[in-house]
Amino acid sequence: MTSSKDETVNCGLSRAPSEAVASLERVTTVAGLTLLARGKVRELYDLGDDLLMVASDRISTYDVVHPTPIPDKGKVLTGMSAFWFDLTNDLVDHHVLSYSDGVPEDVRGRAVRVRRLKMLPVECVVRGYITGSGWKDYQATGAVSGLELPAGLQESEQLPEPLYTPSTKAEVGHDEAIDFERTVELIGDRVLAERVRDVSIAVYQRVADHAREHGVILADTKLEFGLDPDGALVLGDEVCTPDSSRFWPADGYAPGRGQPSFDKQYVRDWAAGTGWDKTPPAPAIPDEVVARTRELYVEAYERLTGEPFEAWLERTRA
Ligand code: PZK
Repeated sequence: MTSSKDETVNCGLSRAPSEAVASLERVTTVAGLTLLARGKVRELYDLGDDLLMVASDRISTYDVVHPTPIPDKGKVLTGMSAFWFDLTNDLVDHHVLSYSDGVPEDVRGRAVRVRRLKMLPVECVVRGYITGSGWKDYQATGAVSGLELPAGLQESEQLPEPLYTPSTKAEVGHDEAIDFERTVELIGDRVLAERVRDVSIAVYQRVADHAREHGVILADTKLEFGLDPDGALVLGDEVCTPDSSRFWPADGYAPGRGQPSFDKQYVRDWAAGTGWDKTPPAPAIPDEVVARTRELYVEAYERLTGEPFEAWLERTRA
C-alpha cells in the first residue's frame, strides 16, 4: 500500500502535545486540543468522548514528506473519504460522527469527528490488481498473503478476483504481510476475522465499481476497522483516498508495467527528474508543480464524486 506506514502512532497520551512531537519535525497542532497520534500526513486529537482526525496538506513521495504543502489536499482527501463512507454505509457501520458539528472552524473541510473505537491490530489490504509489494511477493513466491496465484501474471494485471492480503501494523518501517490465519490469531475471533475479510472485499468492490464507472481504476486499498463499545464492527480511519490506495487512470492502463498514479505521479516524476536520491530530506516543490498537483487532486475529487469540490467546502462550512 502506498502508505500503510503513514500512521506511526507516536503518543504519548499523557504528554502535552508540544512534548509528544518534540523529537519530530515541527508540526502545527489544532489550538487547545491534545494530540493523540500523528502519521506522516495526518493527526488524531482528543475531543473527550470522540476523536478528531485532521488531514494535512503534506505530501510524500517515495515515502518521504516534502517540505512544501499542496493546498487543499487534506480537504480533498477528507471529502473523498466521506463520499466512500457514505457509498458503503449499507455494508458496514462507520466511525464518522460529523464534518461540521464539534469540528473547530480552522480545520473544517479537512477534519472529521469520529467515534472512539478499539482498533483491530490488522491492516485490511484488498488488491484487485497485482502491483507494489504484492507484485514483489508474487514474483518471489507465486503467492501473496499465503494465497497461491495463477502462474504468468503480468505486473499491474487485474486479478481473477479481489484478494484480501492483510498486514500487521509495524511500529517502524513497512508493514508485514500476514495470512488470514494470522489475522484470526491477532483478532482473537475467527468469525469476526472472517467478517472483517468479507467486508473489506465488499467495500473494495463497491468503491472499485464506482471508480471504474468514472474512468478510474482502484488497484488496491487499505482499510482499518474497530469495535464499538457494544462489540459491533465499525469501519474506521480513511476510506479509499489516494494516500491509502492506488488509483490509476483507466485511460492508458496496460498491464506489463507499472502504472502512473492519478495524483502523485506528477510530483514523483518531477522529484525523480531533479536527481533527488529519494532519501530525506525531500526537495521543496516549485510553485507550478504545486499548482498542477492541486488541480489533479481536485479533478480526482470531482471525477469520482461527480460534484464540484466547492460543494464539499460549502457542506463542511470550510
Ligand atoms: C485510531 N489511528 C490511525 C494515526 C491519524 C490516524 N475511531 C478511532 N478510534 C480510536 N482510534 C483510532 C480511530 C480511528 N480512525 C486511528 N490510530 C488510532 C491514525 C495517526 C493519525 F489521523
